Amino acid sequence: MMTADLFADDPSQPAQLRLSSEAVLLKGFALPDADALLNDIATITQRAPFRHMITPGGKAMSVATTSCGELGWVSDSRGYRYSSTDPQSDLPWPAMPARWLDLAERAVRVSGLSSSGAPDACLINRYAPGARLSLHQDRDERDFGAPIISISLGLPAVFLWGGDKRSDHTQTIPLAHGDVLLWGGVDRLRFHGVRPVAQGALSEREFRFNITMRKAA
Ligand code: MD3
Ligand code: FE
Repeated sequence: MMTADLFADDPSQPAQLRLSSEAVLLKGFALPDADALLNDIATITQRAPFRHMITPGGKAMSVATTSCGELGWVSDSRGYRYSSTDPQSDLPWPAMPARWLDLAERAVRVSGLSSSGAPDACLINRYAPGARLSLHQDRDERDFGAPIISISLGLPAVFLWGGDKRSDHTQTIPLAHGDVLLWGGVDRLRFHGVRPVAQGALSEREFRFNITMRKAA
């Protein structure tokens, strides 16, 4: 069951939807920062360009990915892991912008979720129309005590939200530009994915971007 808390005392605050006991959707929470966040992505990807990672099974992902922060997420024939350097350049990943850490801290505070500390790793995903993310769990992080904070920008998408088993029923959750999703605790290991992103009705937006900040170490 989804419950809406409309911040009755402050109508300027966007809706907060509790998807589950430790998963919260903050509709439009990042809207005031959206343009700056997109500019930050453009700066980061000058040094660490988007790439289609190859899964351990040998297939290129339809989603293009890069990272910032102390640790970035990489994939090769050895599997998925976090690395302090970008294997394409052997340079450290670009720093996580202060604006992103500030947004993460504010989102965690508003959500009321408990956290063992600030994120040290951030994946940035780019979805062209048609790109999708199949059902998976995020379990390469060493610290499950901090929630993952995810920011959606650009084209809308349908998020698939499952259970603890791949075969569990999935709910569909629409995600729009500026939405922030947080999940931790008992919801941290749920299977999840993204349906193929649809072409924008207007040609103003080419991509969907998703910023996911995690505490990996
Ligand atoms: C995980 N990204 O980078 S984030 C990923 O929109 C990833 O690009 C997706 O999955 C994206 O690993 C989704 C949002 C999300 C929301 C709820 C979850 C991830 C979740 C619930 C449990 C576990
Ligand atoms: Fe994930």
